[in-house]
Amino acid sequence: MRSNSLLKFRKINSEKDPGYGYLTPIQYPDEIPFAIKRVYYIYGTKSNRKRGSHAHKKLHQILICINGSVKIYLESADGKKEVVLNDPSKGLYVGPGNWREMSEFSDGAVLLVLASEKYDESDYIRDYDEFVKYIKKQEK
Ligand code: T46
Repeated sequence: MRSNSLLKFRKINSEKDPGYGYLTPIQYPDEIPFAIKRVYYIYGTKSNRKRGSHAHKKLHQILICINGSVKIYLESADGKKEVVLNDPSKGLYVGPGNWREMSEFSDGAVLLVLASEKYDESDYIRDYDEFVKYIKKQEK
């Protein structure tokens, strides 16, 4: 699985009662490529603010916008990509070596993140120049 791909999860509903709504299960290893050790969510971010601006060395994550919308910018050795997350049945898989920026949070946006590891500040690359050097070194 590419480390910046959009995953489409199942939406389970009731055929008899369309108003019953949906349930989306996310189970390892059926729907995602790693076992979840941590869950966190980001909310209350104003639309003019940017979050992220870092990469990870080992961490695998799935980003799901469970309410509203948010724009995700990714940059890696594979190139640059922008994805708008606005559907709780879709998740963006972001593996190690991806610089990420989150912006254009809509009112009420809630970004849920499923992570493969516990929080570890030493896994972050927070300096962009260091990130560029890091991915060049990984390519060799
Ligand atoms: C990522 C994007 C999508 C913790 O104490 N525990 C945690 O599990 C996390 C994720 C953060 N923190 C602390 C560290 C900082 O003092 O919460 C504060 C805000 O974290 P940060 O500025 O890193 O938040 P974002 O929104 O820039 O980035 C977060 C994740 O940190 C990052 O791994 O990929 O969301």
